[in-house]
Amino acid sequence: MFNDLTPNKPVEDMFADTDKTPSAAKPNLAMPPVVPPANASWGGEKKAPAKKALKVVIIALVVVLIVLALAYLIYTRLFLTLSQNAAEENNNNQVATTTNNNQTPATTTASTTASTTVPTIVDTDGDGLTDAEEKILGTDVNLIDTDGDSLTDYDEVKTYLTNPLSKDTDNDELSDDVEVKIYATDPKNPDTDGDGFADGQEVKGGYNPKGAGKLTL
Ligand SMILES: [Ca+2]
Ligand SMILES: [Ca+2]
Ligand SMILES: [Ca+2]
Ligand SMILES: [Ca+2]
Repeated sequence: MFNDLTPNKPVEDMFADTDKTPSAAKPNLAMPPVVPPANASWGGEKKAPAKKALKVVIIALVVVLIVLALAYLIYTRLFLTLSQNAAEENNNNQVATTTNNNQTPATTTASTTASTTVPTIVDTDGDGLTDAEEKILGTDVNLIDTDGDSLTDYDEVKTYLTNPLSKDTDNDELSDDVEVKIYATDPKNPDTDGDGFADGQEVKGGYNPKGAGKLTL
């Protein structure tokens, strides 16, 4: 029994079985596990790359969006700066043109003011003497007869050559207007006829200031 069992069949069979079964079982076990893991690994790898691809696509889209946003910002800034520069240039040109336009009216106004200031012949009281002349003479620019002798400043200065600031230029007690208008004596000579008696004295005494004899009008 022992000999029969041990030497031949059981040992050989056991090893053979063990060798065969494990060898058969191992490859059987190895193959199936190899195949399913392969399938499982492929399935898992297929799912993971899909997610990774989605992530990559999303990241790429985000990057593209960021790049587009940056490009848009840069473009808008450049465009704004260019448009602002253009607007400033236009404004400068407009200002220059307006200043040029303003310069021409300034010249026109200057010419007009010059033309208006050229006739500085201002005669406020209208007596024929300009205000400038009356300022030199010392007469009143607002009165045609400053000394009140009924002779205008102009007539005294231009016609009779009497003092427009004195009613009696020669101080002969006859006023300038009386000598000129009534007795026709010289308003600048106190003794018109040269007889030693002043015109005023002769008139008051009833004598002729322009000659001998009595006064006759
Ligand atoms: Ca005047
Ligand atoms: Ca006068
Ligand atoms: Ca006089
Ligand atoms: Ca006289």
